[in-house]
Amino acid sequence: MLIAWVLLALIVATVVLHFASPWWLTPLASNWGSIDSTINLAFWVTGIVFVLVNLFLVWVVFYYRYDKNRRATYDPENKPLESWLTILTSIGVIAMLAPGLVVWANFVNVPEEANEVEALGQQWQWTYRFPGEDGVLGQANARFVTPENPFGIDPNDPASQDDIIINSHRLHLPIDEPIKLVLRSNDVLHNFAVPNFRVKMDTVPGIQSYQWFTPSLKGTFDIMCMELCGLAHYTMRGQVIIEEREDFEAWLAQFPTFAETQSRPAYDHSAGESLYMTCAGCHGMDGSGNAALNAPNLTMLDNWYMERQMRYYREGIRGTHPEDSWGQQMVAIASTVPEETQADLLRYIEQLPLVASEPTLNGGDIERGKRIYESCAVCHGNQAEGRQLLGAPGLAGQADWYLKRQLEHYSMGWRGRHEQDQFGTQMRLMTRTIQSPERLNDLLAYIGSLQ
Ligand code: HEC
Ligand code: HEC
Ligand SMILES: [Cu+2]
Repeated sequence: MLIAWVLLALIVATVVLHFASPWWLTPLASNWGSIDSTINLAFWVTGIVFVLVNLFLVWVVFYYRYDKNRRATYDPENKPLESWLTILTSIGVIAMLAPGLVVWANFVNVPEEANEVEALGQQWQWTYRFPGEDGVLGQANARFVTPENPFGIDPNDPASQDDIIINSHRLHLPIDEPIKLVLRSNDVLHNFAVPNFRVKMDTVPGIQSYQWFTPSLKGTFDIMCMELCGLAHYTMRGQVIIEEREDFEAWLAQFPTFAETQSRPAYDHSAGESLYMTCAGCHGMDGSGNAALNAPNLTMLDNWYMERQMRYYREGIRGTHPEDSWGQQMVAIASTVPEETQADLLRYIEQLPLVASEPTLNGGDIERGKRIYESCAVCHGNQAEGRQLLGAPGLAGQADWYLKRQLEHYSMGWRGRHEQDQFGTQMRLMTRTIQSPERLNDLLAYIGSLQ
């Protein structure tokens, strides 16, 4: 008899939990209400069947409970009952599946007026490309991929020159206009999904997939990779911002065309050298840093990484935590460097001869550190030389006290918390793998042993 009560409690608990649950769908922000309807329909059909089947079980346990005067009867065939069960099951299954076919047909047929946009997935970032004035995305091919051309855009295709490159994880789109999102991957399977839009689609290396939607709600929504794509899969996030067309156009106008990203202005060495005098006071004439002033070694840093950090400092993305006094110093300096002359300055620093910082921390176990470093190597490189395609700077040769402080700042959320800090956010999430001060010490000992 107990089992009947348990089953009854299970039914009641399930129904109560379902309606009291805080885990409902996120607010719908696109035209795909029909996908919600199919989900709801499947919920109701399976929910009703679940309750009925379990109530039937309760009844059977109760009604046929042991009675010493009752004998079992043998009743293998029951035509009417079998027919009814077959008919009801078929109706239930058809009700669940047929509407999905209609919705799917809509999903794969893109409206003609849809604007094309491309999203590129690669470990572990989303970036985007708009077609530019001609409205056509230029051809792309994996063999053209270089750190300067991460989309692998064909430089000889006339249609590619005006394509607009959005080297950011934040995608702005105009409200109420259908979008065809062309999806590509540079490495492994990813999956582009915006839960609020109810759409998701795999990106597959070597082929183009797509999805379409019409954003219907202004706001900022999360983009997630929904395909387990390697170590840092969970850090592969982005945002889509839905706004009025004029705001969207103002945003789009800030980004360079493909042709602009391919031309590198001439470098003025003496201009760079004299600009560097402001920096030399803290970072040293040779750029090797200064422990007393907490200024890191710059000689192993690449241009692209320094450019991003200068922008982050300037725009309040890095170094703005009230207790981060060293970061605030750099914020003040960065805002005095005019953007027009920064290119010469950073290229001057980039060509400075490499000076490796001496280790200052001791007691770390290099062998243990090596094992911990394995999870860092995918982004920072086996020799901690840095990998531009993943946005990860070189660490080898950097002062250990500086690396330590940055890792602590990341894990405390002083760095990598700003919503526009896509790379820092990734790094903040990665610091969870370090776990303890001892492990941090081992790790730094190992990085210090790399040259
Ligand atoms: C007043 C001293 C001071 C001056 C002057 C200074 N810096 Fe810095 N710089 C720092 C400190 C301190 C940090 C570390 C900040 C932190 O912990 O976030 C830093 C960090 C940096 C970083 C980030 C390095 C990394 O690995 O992320 C870059 C890039 C940088 N400085 C470039 C410059 C340039 C270019 C100049 C000259 C225009 C300059 N700095 C002038 C003190 C200074
Ligand atoms: C998913 C890729 C990824 C992994 C894995 C990763 N990092 Fe990073 N790391 C980055 C990126 C990207 C940045 C640059 C962040 C920025 O631009 O602000 C960074 C920055 C850093 C910095 C700051 C460097 C500086 O000059 O200021 C340190 C230190 C660092 N990582 C250490 C580590 C260590 C140690 C591990 C392993 C526990 C690790 N990272 C794992 C991507 C990664
Ligand atoms: Cu992914």
